[in-house]
Amino acid sequence: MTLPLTQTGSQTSSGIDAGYIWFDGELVPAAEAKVSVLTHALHYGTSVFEGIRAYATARGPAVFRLKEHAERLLDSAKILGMPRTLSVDEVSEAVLATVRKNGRDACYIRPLMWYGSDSLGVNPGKNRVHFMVATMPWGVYLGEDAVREGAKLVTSSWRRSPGDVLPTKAKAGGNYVNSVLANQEAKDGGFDEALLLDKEGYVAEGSGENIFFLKGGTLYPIAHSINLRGITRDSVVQIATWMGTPVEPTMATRDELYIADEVFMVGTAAEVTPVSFIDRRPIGSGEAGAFSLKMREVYLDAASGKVPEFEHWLSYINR
Ligand code: PPE
Repeated sequence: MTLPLTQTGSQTSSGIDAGYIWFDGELVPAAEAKVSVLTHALHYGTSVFEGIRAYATARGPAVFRLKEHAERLLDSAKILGMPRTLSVDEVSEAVLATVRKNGRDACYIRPLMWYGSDSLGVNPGKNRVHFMVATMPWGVYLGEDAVREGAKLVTSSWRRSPGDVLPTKAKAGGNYVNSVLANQEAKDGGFDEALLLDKEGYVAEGSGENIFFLKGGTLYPIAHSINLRGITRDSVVQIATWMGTPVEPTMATRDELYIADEVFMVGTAAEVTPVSFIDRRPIGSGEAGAFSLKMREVYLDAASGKVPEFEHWLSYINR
């Protein structure tokens, strides 16, 4: 039997333009950052990761909210019971060094910590913890169309896991099977993204985004204890407060989103993405909302160092 080329070709080739990768303390060409097929994390999803962005600014590239991301990575590791091998400062320095080495003005940054290949079996006991940081170009997450016209969401048939099934506060590899299934189902159905509910039917989050809605001039961030503690969500709440918009975190059912004036999604990859339809119902006029677009603009300005109030969120590469 002949296998398709993708399975017989070089097992280490990647379609991702990652340049140099930080790999256990060294910067190595991406093709040399290899792991064993017996890696514990590959078999059981025992990894924790972050998604961070660096933006072009007048003072060169800057990493957005680096400290918060480094802290959350170590919190995720703590939740999984991984031995602590690095400090927040060491994680941050590795991120800065990787961005610096690759020389891009802007990029997406993916730090990952995982159990290695010292032993298999569910118990990770003997495995060493590894750490890598990759950077890569990553444009508009849900596409330019989704930003211009608003994204079309569909309620997923997959529910978000309750906190006693999976540790939803950890950004752990294994948790993301839920996001993969939901996102795939949405895309296969012709939608841009999935809206995930909890077991009781309350809105949780998108497959990779937190959700906000606007009603009568008040901004409502979806507050649910099973959601990832989103860093973009925190940035947007702070920006809205600074802009003078009342903010009231709330739980919501899906129909409350149907009748909102505006809905938008936020995340490091998605930044701020307006939502125009949910379950084929128009949100407001069925276009990207004015507040959502304004928030996207101010968020990107803040991330690019154009809003002095929020410049403390940036870590400049060239110090
Ligand atoms: N919820 C989930 C489930 C999630 O994955 C993300 C980030 C967020 C909320 C927003 O969190 P924050 O980035 O701190 O604002 N999703 C990351 C992964 C995306 C991917 O496709 O991979 C991201 O945006 O980097």
